[in-house]
Amino acid sequence: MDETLTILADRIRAARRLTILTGAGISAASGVPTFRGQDGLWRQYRPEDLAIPEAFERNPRLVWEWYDWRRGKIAGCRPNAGHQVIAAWSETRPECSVVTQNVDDLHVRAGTRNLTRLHGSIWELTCWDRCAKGAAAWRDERVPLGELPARCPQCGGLARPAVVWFGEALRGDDLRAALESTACDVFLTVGTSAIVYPAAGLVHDARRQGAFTAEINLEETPASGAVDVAIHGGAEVILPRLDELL
Ligand code: BJW
Ligand code: ZN
Repeated sequence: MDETLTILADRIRAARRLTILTGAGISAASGVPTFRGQDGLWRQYRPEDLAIPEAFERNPRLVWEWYDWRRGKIAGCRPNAGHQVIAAWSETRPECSVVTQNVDDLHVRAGTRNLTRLHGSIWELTCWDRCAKGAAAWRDERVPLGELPARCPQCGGLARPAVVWFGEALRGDDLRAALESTACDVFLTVGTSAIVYPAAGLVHDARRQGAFTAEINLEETPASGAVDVAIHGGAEVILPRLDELL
């Protein structure tokens, strides 16, 4: 493990463009439940059962109850050492891009620069009917949210979390920024199960373009066999160790 860490640290030190993709695992040590870990199951529903427009159409209250539960958990969480190392790199390295799938805002709270949030923010809402004034997302940090399902203050119809569900397109600007960031020297994927696309494809795009690729995760993922180095361990432990070696 020490040898792989040194190899990766050498590559990061020499890199001009560094891109880091994060998933739920980076926030696990902060206390945010991951999606596919044991603590991520809410009333036995899988994310694929709730994070889809059809679930919201069928039962908006149930989906809102899941989000209200998650907002309550996240509200009590703080960025951990992993978020802090990434924020410091984004501050000190001019060509560092951070792409996250997380909606918890912990990278923002750690002060991360040049951040693309592929799946939105759990603290923002939009109008489900996309009424003229409710189409732009608004921020609502109340915990709990109050009466569920939440309502659009403009038209009184249903509001939804301003996040990307399965089958929905990512925002064009976000996807473009993420794809552009794959033209890098080192691409580091951290704490993601690497099964949800298009995010899961980014590391492969980076490798095809000649980047040195690395993964930090507690477990093997579908990306582990494809990257140049796969490091097994907690992001909150490995990232600070990597930072010390730079
Ligand atoms: C640690 C740790 C520690 C724990 N340290 N590690 C190509 C192929 C196949 C399918 C598709 C494809 N392209 C598109 C699809 C369909 C679909 C998809 O990918 N399906 C797959 C499941 C097969 N994708 C989509 O639908 C996407 N949309 C799209 O492509 O649109 C196309 C389109 C174009 C034009 C018009 C219309 C459509 C959208 C995907 C949206 C995903 N949304 C969610 C919910 C977001 C909102 C919310 O949070 O509620 O995003 S689902 C959920 O999964 C969430 C996450 O961001 C995402 C990824 O999860 P993540 O982060 O990897 O978490 P976990 O829990 O899975 O893994 C945690 C990992 O951490 C584990 O590996 C642990 O080991 C590790 N770990 N502790 C280090 N301390
Ligand atoms: Zn509305």
